[in-house]
Amino acid sequence: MTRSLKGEIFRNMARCFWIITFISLICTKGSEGQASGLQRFPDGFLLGAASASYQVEGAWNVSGKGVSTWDHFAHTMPERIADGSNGDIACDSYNKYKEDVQWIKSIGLDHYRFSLSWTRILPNGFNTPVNQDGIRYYKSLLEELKAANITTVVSLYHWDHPQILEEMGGWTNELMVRWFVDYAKVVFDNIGHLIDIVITINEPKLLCQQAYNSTWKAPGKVFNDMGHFFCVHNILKAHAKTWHMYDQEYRATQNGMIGFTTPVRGWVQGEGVTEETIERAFQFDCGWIMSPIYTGDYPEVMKTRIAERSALQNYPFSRLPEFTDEWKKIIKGATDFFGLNHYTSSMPTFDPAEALGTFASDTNIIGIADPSWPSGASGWLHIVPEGIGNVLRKIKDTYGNPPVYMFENGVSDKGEIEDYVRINYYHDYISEILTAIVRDGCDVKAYTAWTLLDNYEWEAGYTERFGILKVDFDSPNRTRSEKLSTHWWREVLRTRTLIDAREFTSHLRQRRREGSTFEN
Ligand code: PNW
Repeated sequence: MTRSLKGEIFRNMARCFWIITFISLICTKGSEGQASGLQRFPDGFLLGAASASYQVEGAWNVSGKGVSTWDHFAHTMPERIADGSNGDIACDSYNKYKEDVQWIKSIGLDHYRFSLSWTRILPNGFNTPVNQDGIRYYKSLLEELKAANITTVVSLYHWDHPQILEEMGGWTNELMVRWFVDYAKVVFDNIGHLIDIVITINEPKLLCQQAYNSTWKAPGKVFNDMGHFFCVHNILKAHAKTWHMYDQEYRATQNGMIGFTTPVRGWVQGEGVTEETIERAFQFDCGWIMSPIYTGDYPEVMKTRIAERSALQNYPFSRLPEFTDEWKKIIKGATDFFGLNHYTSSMPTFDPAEALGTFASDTNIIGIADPSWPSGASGWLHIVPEGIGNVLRKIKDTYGNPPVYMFENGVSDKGEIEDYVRINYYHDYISEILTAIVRDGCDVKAYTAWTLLDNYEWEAGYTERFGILKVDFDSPNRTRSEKLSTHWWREVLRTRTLIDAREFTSHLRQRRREGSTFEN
């Protein structure tokens, strides 16, 4: 028997196995519906997966690409990466994008969120010259997705900006606003017609805190407890300018939507958690980024506390910059949706140690994790599904129930193929999201799993895996293969139903005991 015939038979057996498992699931459910775990997604709800250029593309120096902050950071300071690795090859998606799209199609995802590498398009950072190979690459990826009827969600920027611009101050230099808008214009002019949803900038808050007030992420500079505030200030301006440019010059012909996405940490009740600690934590987390968009300015509590503490530190100004009235007008309302990334929660309580300086002391809040909470492979990622419901209800109440597009949610492990933790995580978080939609009227339009492929997890290198597909980083081919969660997602998408994760896996175990196997 030829190898390919054997492969075909195996694949068919695997397919049968999954269909039988699913049918048995349906049969044992009867008509109990939602109560026992079968929950249907609202009509038109988008279910997709996400990635980011530096985490998956590789090909860091081919076809005219320039050097990004992450190329530079991982090459020159490998000791800051858990396994000393870099994204030089990563998942090799630059070469394997057609296969990636086939996987996306085979799982049945509605949308794919990926990001553009600024230096692949503009090797010098500025808008001249435009690297035609970069345009060609993203154009063909977008066309491939369109041909497969997949909604395209493109982040213009997911943390890998040109190193040359970083040498000139990066996001702490206000000129970056102009440079970013120039870059966005090149993107809209060349490939904007193929993009359904534009995300200007991924997670300004996390980027600014970890890149300009800690050594964790590129460029890893620590600027006297204020680099993060300047960085967010400039990013909000760059985002708003780009939104207006799209709105005025491209929307009518390109018919897309444009916004950005922010991570919001959840909370649950516990000792020392009060309305005030929840509110304070929320305003310094979500409000810092989203208040300017919805109200035109930073939250009052941030303005007051940071001004007071800056004065105590003898600064002649507040470390939190102020927007002029003109900028307030430009920023307010500059979004088509509320982009939300969410992973974890804690119990926000007041910090008894009122130290000066650090972000934690500006808020005077610390987030406590209950030691009994399970965690993913990432130390920070406690699994607390109830937190996402609280976040969605708070967004609804604070910002007038905006349309929420969830652009990231997921959990890490060590790369297990039988990734029960991941299936349970997705199930339990999505169940909370569906409750927030159906019971509480939250206007959630989309859910995006982080991430499509196991990939380069920034400072954790390849030591933590978030993929719903496995990637073999030891094979030169970076072979992709299925995990249990691949199968679970495929069934969820086929049925548009939140399939009970525990029943799914217990059926699987039962069928295993009966002698069936499944191929990964
Ligand atoms: C995301 N938190 O950020 C990034 O956008 C991805 O690139 C990254 O791979 C993924 O996290 C997993 O680390 C985060 O609430 C957003 O602590 C929020 C948190 C952490 C990371």
